[in-house]
Amino acid sequence: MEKSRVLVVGGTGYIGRRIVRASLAQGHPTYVLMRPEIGLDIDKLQMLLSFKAQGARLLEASLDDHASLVAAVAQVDVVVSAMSGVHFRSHNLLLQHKLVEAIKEAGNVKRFIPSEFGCDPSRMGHALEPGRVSFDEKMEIRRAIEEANIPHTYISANCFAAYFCPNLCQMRTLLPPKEKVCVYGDGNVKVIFVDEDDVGTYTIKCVDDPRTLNKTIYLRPRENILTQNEVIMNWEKLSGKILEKIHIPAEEFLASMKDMDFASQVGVGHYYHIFYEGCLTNFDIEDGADATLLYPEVQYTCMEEYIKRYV
Ligand code: GO6
Repeated sequence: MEKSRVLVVGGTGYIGRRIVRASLAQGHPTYVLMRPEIGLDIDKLQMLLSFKAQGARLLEASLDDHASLVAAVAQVDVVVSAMSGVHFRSHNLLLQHKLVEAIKEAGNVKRFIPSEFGCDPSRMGHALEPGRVSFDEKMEIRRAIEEANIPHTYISANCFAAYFCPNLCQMRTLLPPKEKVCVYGDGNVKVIFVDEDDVGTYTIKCVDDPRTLNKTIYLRPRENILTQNEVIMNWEKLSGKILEKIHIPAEEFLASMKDMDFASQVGVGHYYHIFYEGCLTNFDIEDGADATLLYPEVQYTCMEEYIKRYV
């Protein structure tokens, strides 16, 4: 079978660049949207040029110019959106809506993967304010996709490794703690960590697969389903140093939200659902599949390996 043509929107971002690399590596004719809004962002521009040098085609279009977007989408079979939900949240919601509109009008797209890549938002109807906005907005985009009858796949990528694992699940740092570590409750809730390059690999694996059509695909690498205590133990073994554990009861953790800036409040809500409630692992997959079982040939990166670079 001919490999589908893949357009990545948000292709210079943290996950988008990995999706572009995976698309090239898996032999798809790869297109990356180049928006005039790039302005003077020289790093993004140079990344786009390096993708071009590796064989990607850059498509110039503005999300504010509907016709240009329809023309871009008309050239491909698959659209993957990896627009950041972290920066300029409401702005990107509008842009994703415009992308859905363009895909609807073009009418040729065989698969759309919207920007999700975290918890499954359909399971987060109970999420706390203000963090729930992430999930509500993703559900709003899902409704638009489904109302327009656009063939789609939703990717639940769980916890991006670099944000959640080497820091031993601590907030507001990306580095391992040196003396003490805050443990969420008893630290025994199962969480799922995924190497960011593997998010790209599995996402692209899904695009031509009939088994993933109109489904939610979860990334659940068996060896990366770990409790916080296990993550801490792995690091202690590697660093040869035992850390002091400070257990934080759920109520105390939630109360810590009130003196924080907005972004941190969002984070605390997400951490609560992940580390106390166990929202990534407290369910069996129903209308979907685990990508690691669909694609056993992918050699994913284990967290034990991943954290070695932080020693
Ligand atoms: C990641 C973060 C890390 C926040 C999800 C504050 C949506 C999801 C796993 O951008 O707010 O320190 O599922 O101080 O569905 C951020 C958010 C994590 C990363 C969570 C996220 C995960 C969003 C922090 C911090 C390391």
